[in-house]
Amino acid sequence: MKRTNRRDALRLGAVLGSGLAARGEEPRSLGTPLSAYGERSPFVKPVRTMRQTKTPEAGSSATPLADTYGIITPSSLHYERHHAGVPNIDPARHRLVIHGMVERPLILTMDDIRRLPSVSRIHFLECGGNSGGEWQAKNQPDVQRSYGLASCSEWTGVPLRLLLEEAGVKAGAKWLIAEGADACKMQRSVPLAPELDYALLAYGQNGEPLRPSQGFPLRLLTPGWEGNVQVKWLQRLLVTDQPHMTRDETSKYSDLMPDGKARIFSLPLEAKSVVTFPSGGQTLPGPGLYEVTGLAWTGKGLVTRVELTFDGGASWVEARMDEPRFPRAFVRFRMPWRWDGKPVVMASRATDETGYVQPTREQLVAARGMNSGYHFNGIKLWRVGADGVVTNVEGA
Ligand SMILES: Nc1nc2c(c(=O)[nH]1)N[C@H]1C(S)=C(S)[C@@H](COP(=O)(O)O)O[C@H]1N2
Ligand SMILES: [Mo]
Repeated sequence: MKRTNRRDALRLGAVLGSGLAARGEEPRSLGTPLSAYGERSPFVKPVRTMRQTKTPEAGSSATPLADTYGIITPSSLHYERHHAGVPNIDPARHRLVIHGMVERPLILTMDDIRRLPSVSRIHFLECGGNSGGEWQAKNQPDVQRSYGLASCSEWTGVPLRLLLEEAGVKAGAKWLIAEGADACKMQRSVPLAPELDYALLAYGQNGEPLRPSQGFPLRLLTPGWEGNVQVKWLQRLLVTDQPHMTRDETSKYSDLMPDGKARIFSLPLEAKSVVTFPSGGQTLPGPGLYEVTGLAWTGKGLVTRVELTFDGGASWVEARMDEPRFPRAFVRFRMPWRWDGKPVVMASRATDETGYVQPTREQLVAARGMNSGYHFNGIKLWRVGADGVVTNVEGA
């Protein structure tokens, strides 16, 4: 009885009926045998979209955010950003060197590192350039291409602090220079800030070793900071008293302000969110019940609230967030929504534990101008047309 009522309330009766009829036609022959390493169903198609460049080794690929559930990104769909391709590293030959302003320089093998006390934590990773096209309102057609340089995994590794204490950081040291073992030996200067208490030397991702794309066998993970500092294929940490002003922290990943000065080392990513359903490129088949859903995150701790607007930002209603929520991790939000078939402009807005509220694009542009392609966290509006087609709201 209760069940019937619920079915009536969701108006799914016709759908369930036809589904049961289809089930009866299933073949009863044996299925495929066991497999040593799993693969997804051939019916499941979402893949990473790749930004086409002349040198594919120096490109990026984006997570299909609208096609992932919950907060964990499958490792095979984690976004990729490589400046010189993915090196093929034999973990038995890999070394991590910690030197510079330390009492006891260290050379560690992967076996040494894996013997140390470790932790597993869920954290998002986002490129500082994610959704950078929104500054110019050069909107990509879908959420994957505009927001897909962000993913979330369970990472396992050794707290960075543990190894810095082991090496004995000398008084006056203020920076780490982290270096990768890829062809460009990517380097970033990392401030010895309190946030490094959360930092890991990560070797695990979603229950298995890091994928080569994510830095196998070892990467620096500085949760909440822009992706670029989270150096993959980590082979060296030089402890110094000043930053090295490397390519990726001066000409790249810095924000040129309207007065001609650049914001540099703006590492913590601020509260951000995006509706993934409905989102650009999708079509609602008709009026009726839907679940609006999406992802929110902040580099500054916990997301404490996500609100939704269905009238272009005039009014906001609170969405439900999945629990548990983790600091510096994706948060999944949801809200049942009955679409009446009229055009709607919708968006999400995240608030973090510091009280910071995700700004509008206009507020960001007023504060920082439009020279930068980095660190965009403005509210993202989608329009649902009367035909159900979901598109970008230009310039909004
Ligand atoms: N050694 C090295 N580390 C690197 C990069 C790189 O090209 N080489 N790319 C950086 C950038 S710009 C980002 S956004 C993240 C991407 O991490 P992912 O490919 O695991 O998503 O790694 C960072 N670490
Ligand atoms: Mo990046």
